[in-house]
Amino acid sequence: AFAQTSTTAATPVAFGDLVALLERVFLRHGTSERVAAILAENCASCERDGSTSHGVFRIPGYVGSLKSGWVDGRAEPTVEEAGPAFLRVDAANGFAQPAFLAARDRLVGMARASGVAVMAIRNSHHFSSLWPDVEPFAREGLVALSFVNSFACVVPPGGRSAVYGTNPMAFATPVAGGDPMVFDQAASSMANGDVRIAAREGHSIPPGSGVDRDGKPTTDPKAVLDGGALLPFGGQSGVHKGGSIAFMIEVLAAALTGGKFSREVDWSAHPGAETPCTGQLFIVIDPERGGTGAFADRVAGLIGDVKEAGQDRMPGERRYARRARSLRDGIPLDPARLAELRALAGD
Ligand code: NDP
Ligand code: PYC
Repeated sequence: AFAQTSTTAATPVAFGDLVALLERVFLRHGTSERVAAILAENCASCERDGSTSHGVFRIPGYVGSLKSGWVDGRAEPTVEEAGPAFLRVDAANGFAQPAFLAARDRLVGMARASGVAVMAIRNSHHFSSLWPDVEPFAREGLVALSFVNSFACVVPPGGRSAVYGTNPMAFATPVAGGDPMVFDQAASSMANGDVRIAAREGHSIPPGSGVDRDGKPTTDPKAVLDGGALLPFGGQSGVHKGGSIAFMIEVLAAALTGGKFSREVDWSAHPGAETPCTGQLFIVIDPERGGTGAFADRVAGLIGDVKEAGQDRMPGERRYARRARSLRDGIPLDPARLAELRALAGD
């Protein structure tokens, strides 16, 4: 695992240099060139945008999964048409993003032809944020939703054992005259990655986030990770709402795709593995089929109303600001972490 965050000043790294470094890490640990290029770009993008729970922090986990033989870094996905607007993709125990990108153009073509299209991916390892998957659709004028389930680490409301994964969902829509509005959020009180970062850095987690191994509320991230669990999002008055979203995501990302439920992920024979092998669903819609002729303008107007009402920012705006800063000044990386990445790359 990575060392503690050092107090030394961060080293700025250009986006392209980080992509190249991560690509070398993936290649050195057995992926194909195509998979290395896709995962490196994806992970560097997370770091660039400040999605740190799924940035370079995740590299040892990717490497652990590859080294243990849990994931196939050279998998060749297969794509079949289940209908005129329904693609089924078998990731063949490979990473989700290469499987998704193998059929993405067909999905866009189907959405443009039919107004809506679905892609159901199974046997796929998703270990990243979802926004990189959906944001580009909105830049092409499409509305996109995606759902992924992960591994059992979230108890249902009132429950005693973990059934759900942290189960993220993401939504992206075009906005006239601006960047797409994208939200990307776990169905749990926090992402497992953030709990691990809190444990590593010695911080507590907010009250109401999780329970220990006896089911008692705790703010100790280590207790959550050591036999405890997270709670669905929603807080004291609405944890059942997060529980229903987590349930829906198990249904859409696993039951519907043929992927494993979070509870069925069993990597016990692969010590070091960290990437859950489950499923992912995409729903892509051509908003022009709504017939208003003014979809993106209406969305922009709604955002204006939301801000005028007092919300200081929309989801995605923090990322876009961070992206601009990273592209201008370099991505700030802890020097110790950068050294570890270089060692993993064999530099
Ligand atoms: P956050 O709670 O950090 O953010 C969720 C969303 O809310 C983001 O779109 C964020 O936008 C937005 N947001 C946050 N604060 C505000 C605010 N004050 N006002 C308006 N919008 C706000 O995300 P999570 O911790 O739930 O998830 C983190 C990441 O972990 C996600 O990228 C998710 O995909 C990933 N994840 C992946 C899993 C997997 O299995 N692959 C499992 C679980 C999580 P912004 O980004 O601009 O701040
Ligand atoms: O942060 O919860 C998480 C997570 C699970 C799988 C990948 N990320």
